Amino acid sequence: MRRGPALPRRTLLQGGLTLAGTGAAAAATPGAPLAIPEWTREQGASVLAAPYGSPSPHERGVVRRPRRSAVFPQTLSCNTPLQHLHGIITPNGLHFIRDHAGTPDVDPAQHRLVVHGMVARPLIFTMDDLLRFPSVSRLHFLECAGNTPFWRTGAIKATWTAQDTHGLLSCAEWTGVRLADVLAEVGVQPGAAWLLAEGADAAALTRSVPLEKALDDAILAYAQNGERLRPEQGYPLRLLLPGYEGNTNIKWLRRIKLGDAPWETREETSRYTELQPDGRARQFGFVMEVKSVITHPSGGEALGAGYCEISGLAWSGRGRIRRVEVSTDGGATWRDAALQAPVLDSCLTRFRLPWHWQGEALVLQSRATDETGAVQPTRAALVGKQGEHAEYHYNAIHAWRVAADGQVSVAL
Ligand SMILES: Nc1nc2c(c(=O)[nH]1)N[C@H]1C(S)=C(S)[C@@H](COP(=O)(O)O)O[C@H]1N2
Ligand SMILES: [Mo]
Repeated sequence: MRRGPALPRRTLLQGGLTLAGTGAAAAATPGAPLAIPEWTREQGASVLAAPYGSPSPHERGVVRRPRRSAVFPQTLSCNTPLQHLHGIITPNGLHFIRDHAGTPDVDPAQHRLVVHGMVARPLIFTMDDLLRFPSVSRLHFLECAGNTPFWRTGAIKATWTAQDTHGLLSCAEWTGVRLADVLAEVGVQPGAAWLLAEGADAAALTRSVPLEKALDDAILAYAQNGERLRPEQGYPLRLLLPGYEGNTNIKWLRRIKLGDAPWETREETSRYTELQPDGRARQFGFVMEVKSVITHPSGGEALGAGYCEISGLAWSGRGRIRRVEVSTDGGATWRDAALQAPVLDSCLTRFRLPWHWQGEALVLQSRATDETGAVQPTRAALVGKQGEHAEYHYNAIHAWRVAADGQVSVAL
């Protein structure tokens, strides 16, 4: 694994960092005992008041940001506040949400999964049935194919934060049953090559998935970061297809049908296809390609001169991240960032690079390479190849502009 240069410790607290903040603790002078704040003088609150905990009220600004459709108010997207998160895990209350018909309230006791079509024994499973299967837990990112709407420059706002530009992206430890184990139970008929997965929401969202993927690493997930799925993530059961575009990860999963060809559903004909420069549409471009974004510093932040750790996230649906390079001069030169372990297949990888900002205007960029050798393209190369009518799978190198006054904004 590559490591960045060692941290110059002596200069760490000079210039940019402030030793004491404002408030009760600020009264102390170095060497003298700290003042005793009010929260040390009294018993704290009882945990019984809130048997299910929530973040400190001081963190109330760290929330998802909704984007509603004017036409269908329930068709909601909520972006993860990537700029406020640490490490690689997205807390469940901050996982991005993309619902085509709102979040249904599914009763797990009544919910059923039917597996039928080209199988030896069609079966209906209850949640209890599925919980009796051997379980697996894996860390994987989930990204909406429509994340980072940068194909056409017109709609892009310089004031966007990382939440706006890349927030249809989250990462969790998913626990569930291997789809391969469930398919072994029903018995796959010879000639079956695809499956149809259908959700129990009002959109009844349906996608065709190659059987090869289903047998490889697909999970029927019922838990997320240690607890049962959140309703917004598909409670009580969702399909989890590591590295595949978000849309194929069917939530509130109620039906799997095996067949010998894809079904050509709405979501794979009118939507989620890639319009090519020659006017033809490419279907079934499932895999999310190598991508990265610097989350600190990022859009909307104001930098102070001095030490600043550049930190961000890199991911690829084709495997592990092998390398992340960072440029602080608009792409003229690049330095390797350190990759924080664990570095996992189809999972977010945290990268870091120690840096000193001297107060000059500049452009920050990150460029990821995955284990297949695929390198994140420049915007010019990507748009040049895909044309300006593309809608999904934007994975170009992202740039943040740092102004001389420290304000960070989107650079194009
Ligand atoms: N049943 C159903 N599954 C669904 C959706 C939906 O609206 N209904 N949205 C899809 C889309 S477009 C994405 S990007 C992911 C989002 O998953 P999340 O809301 O858990 O982040 O779920 C997919 N699965
Ligand atoms: Mo999506």
